[in-house]
Amino acid sequence: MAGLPWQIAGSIVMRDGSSLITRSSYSAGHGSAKGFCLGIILSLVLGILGVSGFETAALAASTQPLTFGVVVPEVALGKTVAQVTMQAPESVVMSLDLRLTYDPAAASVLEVKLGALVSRMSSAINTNQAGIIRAALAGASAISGEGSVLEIAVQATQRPQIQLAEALVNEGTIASRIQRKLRLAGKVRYYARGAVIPNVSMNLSGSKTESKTGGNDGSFEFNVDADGSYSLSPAKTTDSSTDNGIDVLDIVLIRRDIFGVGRFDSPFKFLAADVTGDCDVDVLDIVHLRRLIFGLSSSFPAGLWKFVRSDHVFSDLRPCSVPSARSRTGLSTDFDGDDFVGIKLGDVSGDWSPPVGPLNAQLGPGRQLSLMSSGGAGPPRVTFRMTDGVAAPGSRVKAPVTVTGFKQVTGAQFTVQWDPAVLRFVQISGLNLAGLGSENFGTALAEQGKIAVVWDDPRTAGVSLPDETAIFALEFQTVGPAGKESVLALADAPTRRRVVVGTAFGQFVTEHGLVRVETPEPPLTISLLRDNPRAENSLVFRTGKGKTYIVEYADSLSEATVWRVLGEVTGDGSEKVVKDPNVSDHQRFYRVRVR
Ligand SMILES: [Ca+2]
Ligand SMILES: [Ca+2]
Repeated sequence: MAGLPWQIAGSIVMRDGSSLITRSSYSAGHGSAKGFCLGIILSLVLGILGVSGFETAALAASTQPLTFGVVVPEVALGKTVAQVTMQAPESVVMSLDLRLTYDPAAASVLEVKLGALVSRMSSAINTNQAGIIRAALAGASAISGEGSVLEIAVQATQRPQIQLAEALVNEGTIASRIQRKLRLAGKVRYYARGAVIPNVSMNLSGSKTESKTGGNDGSFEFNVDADGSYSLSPAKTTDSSTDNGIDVLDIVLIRRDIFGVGRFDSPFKFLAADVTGDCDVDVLDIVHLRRLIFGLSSSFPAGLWKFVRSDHVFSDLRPCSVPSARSRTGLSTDFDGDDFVGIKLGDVSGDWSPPVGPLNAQLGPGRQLSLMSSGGAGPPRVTFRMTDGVAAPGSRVKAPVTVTGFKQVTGAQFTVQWDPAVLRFVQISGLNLAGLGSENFGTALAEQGKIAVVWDDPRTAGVSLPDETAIFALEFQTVGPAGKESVLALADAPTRRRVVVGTAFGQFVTEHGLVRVETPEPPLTISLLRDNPRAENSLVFRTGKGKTYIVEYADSLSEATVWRVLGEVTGDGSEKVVKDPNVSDHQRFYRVRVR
C-alpha cells in the first residue's frame, strides 16, 4: 500500500457531544497497515491545524508508557491552582483527550489554561458540566518531556478532590498511565509550650527526592506518587537570633542535673542539654553554652536544632539516639500528620520564643511567660549598678559593679558597654562572688567597648550578698581628653541581661554608671599679704573655672566662732585678690569656702 494517496473525510465527536473537526486529507508515504490506521485517526486531528506530513515511525517507536498526574496544592480557602502533569519519555504526543472530575460542592472552576509543556497545542476545553472538566489538545508536531499540561484555577471552600479520570494519548493508540498523586503533610512544633517552628527545611527521599522550606505556621506538604516509599526528615541550622532561648538559666538547670540536685524530668531536656552530642551532660556542655551566650560561636558541636518524630515513645529519660525521620511505604491515601517535634539545643528551660505569627500570638514571647509564672508578687528584683567615677586624662579608674537584692541568686549574665574612645579596658579586679573567675568574662569585644559576663553558682544552691556588695570591678585607663565622658551601661549585646533566682528568672534592675575625664583642680593655696602703711590685708589665690569662692574672716577661734563674709569671687582660672582694708594690729583668721 506504500505510496498510495488517501483521501479521508470524517469527524471526531467529543464525549460531551461537541464536534472537533470535520474534514481532512493527507498523503501517507509508507508504513504498515497498523501504522496506517493510526495515521488515519491522527490525521484528523492534524487536519484542523492545516498540517501536512506525518511521521508514523515516531508512533512505532513508542515503547514507554506516558504518565499523568494531578497536583493539588494545600488548599487555603480561596483561589488555588491545580496542575495536570505529564511525563512523556518520547516524542509521540500529538493529541490529548483528558477528563477530570472534582467535587462541585467543594470548589468551582474559575479558569483552565494550557500548561507550559503543551503551550503550542490548540485546545478545546469544556467546563459546562459541574464536577467534570474535559480538554482536547492537538499539536502540529509531536511533543515529549515532563511538565504541566493543564493549569486549573478553582475557587475552593475545601479540598476540591480533583482527579484525572481518563487520559487518552493520540486517541488512545498509545498506552498511558494515570499516576495518582497523594499529599504527604505535617507540622513541626516546639517541644515546650506547643509553639510552631517556622521555616524548617523538610527533606523527602525515597521514590522522590525533594527539599522544601516549611511554612511560617510550621506546616509542610509534599505531592508524591501513590504506592511510593518515602522518608521525611526535618533540618534547621539557624534561628531568628542565635541565643534565642539560651541563657544562664539553662546553665543553672544543667548544673543542677550534673550535681544531681535537679535531674532532668524529660528526655527533651536531656536532648537540649547535650549540646556536644556525646550522650552525656557535663561541664563541657556548659562551656559551649557560655561561648554561645558570649557571642563567640553561633552553633554547638551537635548543631543548633534537633528533631524527633512526634509519635516517638521514649523508653529512657536520657536517650542517646532518637528517630528524626518518618518513613511511609505503599502510600495509598493522603497523609496529613507526619509531625515532628523540634528542640533548640541548649534550651533546657524550654523558653525558646517563636517569631510572633497568627498561630504563636496567643503564646506571646517565652520570656514574659516565664517571668509571669513565678508568682503573683512578681519575680524578685536584683539590682546591678555601675558606679560613677571621675579620672584625669591618662589615669586609671576603677568601676565596680555592685549588687542589691542579691538573694539566692544562682546565675546572672549581662554586658557592660562603654565608649572605647574615652576608656580603654585594662583588667578585671576585685572578684568577690563564689565561682566567679576569668572564664566567666567574655573579653573578645573589649576593644569595641564591650565585656560580657556569664556566671552561675558552681554549688547550685544560690548566693546571697549584703546590699551594695561590689562583685567585681572593671579597670580602665582614660584615653579621651578632659571634658569627655563615657556611660558605663549594662546592656544586652552580645550577652543579654538575665538574673536567675533559684530556678526561675528574677527581675534584672539596671543602674548605669558614668565616668568623666577631668583635669583635677590644683589644690587651693592662699597667700596673705600685709600692707602695713595702709593697714590692709590681701588674700591671693588661683581660681578654677566656674567655681565660687567665699572669703570669710573671724577674730577669734572657738566653738562659738562666727565667720563673717569678706567677699565673694567667681573663678575663671586666673589669680584673684580679695582685700581686707583697715585691719587693726590684733590677729585675724581667714577661710575660703569653694562652691
Ligand atoms: Ca555533652
Ligand atoms: Ca532557655
